[in-house]
Amino acid sequence: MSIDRIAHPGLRERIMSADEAAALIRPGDTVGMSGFTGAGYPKAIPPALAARIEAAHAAGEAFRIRLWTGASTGPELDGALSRSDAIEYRLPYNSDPVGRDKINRGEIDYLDMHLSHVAPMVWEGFFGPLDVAVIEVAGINADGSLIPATSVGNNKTWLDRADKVILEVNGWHDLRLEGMHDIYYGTALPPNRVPIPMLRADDRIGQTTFRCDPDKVAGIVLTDLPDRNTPFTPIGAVSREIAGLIVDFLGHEVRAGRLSNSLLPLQSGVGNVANAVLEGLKTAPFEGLTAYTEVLQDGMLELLESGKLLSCSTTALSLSPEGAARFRENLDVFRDKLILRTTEISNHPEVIRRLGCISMNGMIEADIYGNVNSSLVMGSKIMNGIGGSGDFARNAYLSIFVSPSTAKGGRISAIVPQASHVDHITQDVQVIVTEQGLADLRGLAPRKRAEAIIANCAHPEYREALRDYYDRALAGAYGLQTPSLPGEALSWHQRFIDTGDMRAK
Ligand code: 0RQ
Repeated sequence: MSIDRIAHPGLRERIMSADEAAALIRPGDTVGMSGFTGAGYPKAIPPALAARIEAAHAAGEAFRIRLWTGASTGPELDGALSRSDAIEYRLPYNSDPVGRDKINRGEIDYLDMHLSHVAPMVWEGFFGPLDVAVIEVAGINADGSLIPATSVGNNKTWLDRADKVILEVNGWHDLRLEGMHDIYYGTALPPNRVPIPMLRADDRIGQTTFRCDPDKVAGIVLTDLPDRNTPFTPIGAVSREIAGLIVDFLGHEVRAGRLSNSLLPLQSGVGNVANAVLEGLKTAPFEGLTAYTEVLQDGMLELLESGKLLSCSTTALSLSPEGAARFRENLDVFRDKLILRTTEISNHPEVIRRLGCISMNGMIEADIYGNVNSSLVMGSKIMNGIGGSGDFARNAYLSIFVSPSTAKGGRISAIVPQASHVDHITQDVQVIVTEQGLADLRGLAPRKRAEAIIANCAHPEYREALRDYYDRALAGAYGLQTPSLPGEALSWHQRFIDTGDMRAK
């Protein structure tokens, strides 16, 4: 990797090895690293830091850091640091299996947050000072401004707030990325906040680079390493059925006059179902689509190439290796259609509400009243986190949650008498879809919601048991607004914990 990517002469002199850069981080430091859904995270310094921390632990020294990022990262960052017991505290989102395991064993304190809250709360000083920012970039301009990489996340905030900045300049990123980003510097704290001047999903309101005080840059490491680029899982039959139901529902909304044929800006979460929906849209009769989302998956690239999707605003690219190759091949096509923004804007409640997004997110489970659990298995074991789902669900024009009707080979029902944890209250959930069917909950009072969810979304193996619970709740509940039997409501979860199966024998 050549140093040509560093046009600022003074900054060229700060090039160092990953080990030297890792040595700039002290025990107890709060470190803000770049990275969002496996894109644009530093790949050389975290493993070097993990090795340094392991050596310190072997010598009997205490050494852990507090780690903030945009969202999930990759094995070189969350994986390496978790494995080395280097993380004392983590926010705002993790999907790394090693990190997940340590969190669930109580060895890492994990603050699972709405992603849109992170930057403003850091500015508000709620989490204390930020000692170091470790940010991956595609290059450095002569004036010291930074060319962002494949994710923006909270980088702007980390660069502005940190006492010390360490950069990884990664030659793997295509320099044609320059110009695709939209970094908005107009946010302020109350009482000085002003409206975000964005009226359409493809508006550009900021600048294309990060500003960065060169005097704060303590070190620069040159790398040439690819993003995580998780291999693409072929779309399964269940995902395809769910996607088909969503496409039909959107068509119904167009025919009813509640949506135009170009729909409204789409937000879709990560995962197989999300990709299936995007694939379903390729052949659906809608035209002139737009997306206002936080992650862009392979399916969106195809929609952009086909011309069905006119533009996509996101904060990160979350592509498979094939998707990343395709992105490069056709970068000139994507350049004008793709906008990468800071998470505080991509997930901004004001903008999501104004644009009227159609939001589609995965869930762990929903209860018969439509409360949704996105994060905690059996109410206590974290899967990933709430991520951006809450930012979108509450403010969307249409908030849709999807899941297969069962998990773990049928031993778990995704529709339960009562959610074991609630991320999205019933008021934030308008449509629930499983491969069994779709429940349109708009305008329905709780008892009608329960009937629709049980009839349309539950798996047949669990439907009768849910009806039985609901009928007995109707007959014996303390009140009939949301009939429930508190002593029994979580018994399905307890049965799974005790026997490995929610079904009664
Ligand atoms: O477990 O990996 O061991 O096989 O959860 O489930 O069905 O493959 O679905 O990949 O869409 O993930 C909610 C986790 C769904 C995701 C969740 C187990 C299941 C499997 C994955 P295995 P699927 P998905 C955009 C918005 C919150 C963040 C969000 C998520 C694994 O969508 O993290 O929306 N959402 N962000 O077996 C026990 C259940 C289960 C269950 C599924 N009821 N009980 N296990 N699983 N349901 C992105 C960002 O914000 C960055």
